[in-house]
Amino acid sequence: MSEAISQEFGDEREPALTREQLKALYEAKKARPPVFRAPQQDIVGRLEELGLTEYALQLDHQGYAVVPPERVSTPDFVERVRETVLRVAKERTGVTHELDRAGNPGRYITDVTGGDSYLLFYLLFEDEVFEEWLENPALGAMIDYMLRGQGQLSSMVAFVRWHNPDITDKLTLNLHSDSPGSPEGVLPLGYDLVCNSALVLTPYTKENGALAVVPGSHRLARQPLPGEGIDQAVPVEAEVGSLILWHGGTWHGAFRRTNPGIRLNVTSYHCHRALKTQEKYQWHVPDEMLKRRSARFARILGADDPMGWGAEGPDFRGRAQYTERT
Ligand SMILES: O=C(O)CCC(=O)C(=O)O
Ligand SMILES: [Fe+2]
Repeated sequence: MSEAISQEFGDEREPALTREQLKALYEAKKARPPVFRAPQQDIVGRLEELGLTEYALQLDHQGYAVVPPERVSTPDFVERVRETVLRVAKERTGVTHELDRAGNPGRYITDVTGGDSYLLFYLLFEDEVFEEWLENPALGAMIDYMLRGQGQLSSMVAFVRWHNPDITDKLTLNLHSDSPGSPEGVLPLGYDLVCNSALVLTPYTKENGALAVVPGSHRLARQPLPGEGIDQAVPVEAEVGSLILWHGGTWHGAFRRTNPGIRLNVTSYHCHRALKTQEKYQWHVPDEMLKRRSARFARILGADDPMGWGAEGPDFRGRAQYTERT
C-alpha cells in the first residue's frame, strides 16, 4: 500500500482498498456505458413503416384513435386471445362465459367488481398469447410514440361488461382521465405520464357498451368535474381486432351495455418508467420468458430497472443483457 494512502486513512484501514485498486475502480466506472440511455429508435419512422402515421395524428388531434384490424393483427390471433380470456374467466370465476350470455364474476370478486362488469387482472403470465400481444408491432409503435420510448407496461387486464337491467345510467363507468396530476390537479399537456390501449375482442357499439370518450378533452389538462362532459361523450365504435388508443389526459368511461351478451377486451395500460406499475412485473418476469422474447419486451416490463435496492445498492447490469440484444 502506498505511503500517501496509508497516511491519509491511518492504521485502522485493514479492509481498505489500495490506491491502485481505487484507481482501477475509477477506470472501470468510467468505461461502463451510461445506465439510463434513451433507446435508440426511430419512433416516427416506425409508425410510417407500419402505416400508422394517420392514427398517431388522430390521437394527438382527438385524444384517441382506432387502428383498424388489418393494421393490428390477424383474425386467428384475435380469436386465440378471445378464447384465452374466456378460459381464464371460467377458471377464475367458476362460471362458463359465452359471448351471447351475460357475464358473471362468480367467486372472482375484487375491489372493482360491479353489477355489470368485472376485470380479469394480471393476464400476462396466464398464457403465451398475452406475451405475443405485448410484442405486437402496432401496439408497440403507438405506445412508444405516446411515451417517447420511455414506457413500461403497467397492467394487462380484460374488462368484462354485460347488460344488467337494474342499471340505468347512460355511462356505467364515469368519465375520468387515467393520468396522475400535479397537486393542483394539472395533468401533463405536452407529454404523457400514462397512456392506454384496448384490443377489441367483441364488437364495440354504443348498445354493446363501447368505450366513451370526449374528443379533444386531453387538451384540458385536468380531470372532469362530477357530471362534466357526459353530453359530449361519444361511443368509440370499433370492429373486433381493432386497437383503440388514448392519451393519459383523455376523458373516457364506458356506455352501459343494453344488448345481451358480453363485451370483452384486453386493456394494456402503460406508464412512464419513472412511475410505479399497477401490476408487478420488473423482478417478477422470469428469465425464461425474457429469453424467448425481444429486447423491447424486457424493457417494456422494466426487467432492467434497478430501482428498489437495499444496502447492496443498484444492480445495473442484472438483467440489462435482455434489453441490449438487437
Ligand atoms: O374498457 C372500458 O370499459 C374502459 C376502461 C377504462 O377506463 C380504462 O381502461 O382505463
Ligand atoms: Fe380509464
